[in-house]
Formats: sequence, C-alpha cells, structure tokens
Amino acid sequence: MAALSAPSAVRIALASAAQGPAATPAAAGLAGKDARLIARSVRPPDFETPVALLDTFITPNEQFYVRSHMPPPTGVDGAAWKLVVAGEVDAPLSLSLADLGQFPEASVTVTLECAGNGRSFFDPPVAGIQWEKGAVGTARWTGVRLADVLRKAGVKPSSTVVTMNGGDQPVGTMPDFVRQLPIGKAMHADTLIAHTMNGQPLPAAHGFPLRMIVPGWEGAYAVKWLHEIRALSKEFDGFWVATGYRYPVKRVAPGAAVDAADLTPLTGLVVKSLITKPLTGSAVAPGAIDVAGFAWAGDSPIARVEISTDSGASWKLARLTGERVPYAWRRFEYRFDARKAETLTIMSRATDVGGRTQPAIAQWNPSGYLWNQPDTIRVEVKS
Ligand SMILES: Nc1nc2c(c(=O)[nH]1)N[C@H]1C(S)=C(S)[C@@H](COP(=O)(O)O)O[C@H]1N2
Ligand SMILES: [Mo]
Repeated sequence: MAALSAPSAVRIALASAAQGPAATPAAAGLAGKDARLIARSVRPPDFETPVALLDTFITPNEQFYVRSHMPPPTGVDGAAWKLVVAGEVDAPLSLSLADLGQFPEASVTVTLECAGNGRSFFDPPVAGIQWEKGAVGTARWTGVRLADVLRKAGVKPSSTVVTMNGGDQPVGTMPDFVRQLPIGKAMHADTLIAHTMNGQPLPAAHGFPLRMIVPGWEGAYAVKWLHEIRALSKEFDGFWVATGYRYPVKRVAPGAAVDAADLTPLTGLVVKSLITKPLTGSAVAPGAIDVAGFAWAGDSPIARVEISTDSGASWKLARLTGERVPYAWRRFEYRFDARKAETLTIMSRATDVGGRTQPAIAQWNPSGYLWNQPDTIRVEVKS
C-alpha cells in the first residue's frame, strides 16, 4: 500500500483480483449491509457505495462504504470496552462507555472520504484498492470531544501529537493500525470520539463501540474500534504514519518514483464533486434534464459548481441547494434542455471558497491519493 515506486501490473492485478459472485457484504461478514455495495476486497472487507445510492445528503449506515486494512474485530463487548488515555498526560485514564457519559455530548455532520477514492482512474495505474467513485459518504456522528478527554487527563504542554490506536488485529506482517493527529487538530472542538452514527450505535464495520471523527481530513484519521489515545512529544514512527498516507511535497511526473524524504502526511481532503443523477449509462427523453449531485472540499466550503454538457468545452453555473453544513458535502442542481437524440458527456467541476478548482488532470502520486478530476458521466438522449 505504501509503494514508493511505480507499481508493476502484476501487483495491480493481485490487488483487484476477481471477486466472483459471492463477493457480497454478507460473505465478508458485514451484518446489515446493503447487498448492492461493490466489493473491492472481501478479506479484509472493502466495499464501495454505488453512485446510485449516494443521491441523499445523509448516507444511510447500511449503504456507507467500508474500508478496513485488516479483519475487523468480531464479537466486541461494548460493556467491557475501555478507552485508555496515556502518554504525556498528568493523569492517565481508562474510560468505559459509561464513563464517557460524563463529558458533554457533541455532534458533527461530516463527509468521510477515503484518500484512495478514485485511485482506479489514475494513469499510469497505482497499486492498492481500485476504488472508483463511491469510497465516500456523509453521516451525522455523535460522541464526545477528544479535547475534553485530553484535558481531563491533564494533557501536558509538551504534547505535539496524539496517536489513535484501532482495536483491529493485524495479520501476518501487517503493522498495527495506529494513526497520528497534530495536537492542534486533536484539540479542535469538532474532533470527536464518536459512538453514534446517524442516530444508531456505530455498526461493527464502522468501528463499534468508538471511533475517531476528524472533520475535513481524509478517512484514515477516522480510526475505528478506538481503544487507546496517547499524547506524545515527538512524531510517532509506526508504519501508518511514517510510511502510509503520505503525499509528495512537490509535483511528480506520472509514474515516477518519489524519495521518502519528499513525502509528507496527508491531511485535508481536496475539492471534488459527484454527479448522482442522472446515472452514467442511462437513457433520458429529450426535454428538460435535471442534473444533481454533491460537492465537497474537506473543511473548506464550496463556492460554486459548474456543469458542462458538451464534454468540458463550455461550463455553466449550477445552483447550490440544500443545507450548507461545515465539513459536509453541498447539493448542486442544474437543469438544461436536450433537444436531439445524442450521447451527452456531462461533467461537474467544483471550486471552494479558497479558489481551489478541480483540475482537468489530477496530480498523479505514488499511492494514488486524492484523485479529484471533474466528475464525468455519459447519458443517451433518445425518445
Ligand atoms: N482501526 C481501523 N480504523 C480505520 C481503518 C482501518 O483499517 N482500521 N481504515 C481507515 C480508512 S483508510 C478509512 S477511509 C475509514 C473508513 O471508514 P468506514 O469503513 O467507516 O467507511 O476508516 C479508517 N479507520
Ligand atoms: Mo481510506
């Protein structure tokens, strides 16, 4: 997953090996998941949400994508779960779920996206899970503020980072899933230890009983099955921080190897959009055609979305509709007239308030992160 050089076709073939007809969420041990989710891997379970199921502001838990690097823990007993808070603190804690009830409750609606979403569209191809468009979803998360828990533990001024340890067990040589947050983001009032997803206890696949929610940042900060928080006075050197989830500090030629010294941790998501209707490949009758979807840019609000109905030759502003919620995707809608029978290429291109726009060609990088070209669909106009 942390390949620093251009991958071989063989490794890509292995990563996306044929899954066969039994590649369903049920076969992967994911209880309650929609059978229409697309399997990218069964063991461990990596399932993508089809675009057809992403047309609502909130993504239902049953349809939310699943990304797990290793087998999820099974048979977790919430009543016995402990969250340990240790390291550079005056008073280490071991908190049960009931203990967490002493902290004020907080909620945040967040669009969660895997850094590798869209990886399959990079040219040249990059090894790793070959996500297309649906390793993204939006949920309302409820829990307690990490800052409140750290303050209760008496986090020392010497702390510069906080590690977050997930309770999944690595297989073979895979390192334990431990991620790191800079102290500033850890103490941000919107950074949560969540126990609830869309009003339900976290489903097993999404981290029951506790997970991190780090609004606006790529999905791998949202550590599932959270069981230990540790304040440190220096950078953590585990694999998932020191090697994984790193991005070049300067532009690289597509396919080129990158020196480890020129890679830095990913943080925020980039500006992006997704057309959720009409669906690509569908046929529409001549007349008024309604295009809609969502645009997001991590913690940066969306300023505008433009639509092209002529393969990107010209662009028109879409209407931003629906709720404007920090960290969550924004609905866009656009109506146009299609008069003659033809195949149309429709594209969406978002720009955030900071002036960042989706690029015509996404910046290639060795791990295939942050693909964000304008979304492109094809529909056939026919009567
Ligand atoms: N413990 C643990 N937490 C994890 C992961 C994991 O493999 N183990 N995967 C991360 C990644 S890469 C992503 S994109 C999100 C996905 O969250 P979801 O499965 O709830 O959609 O969880 C993150 N948290
Ligand atoms: Mo991810």
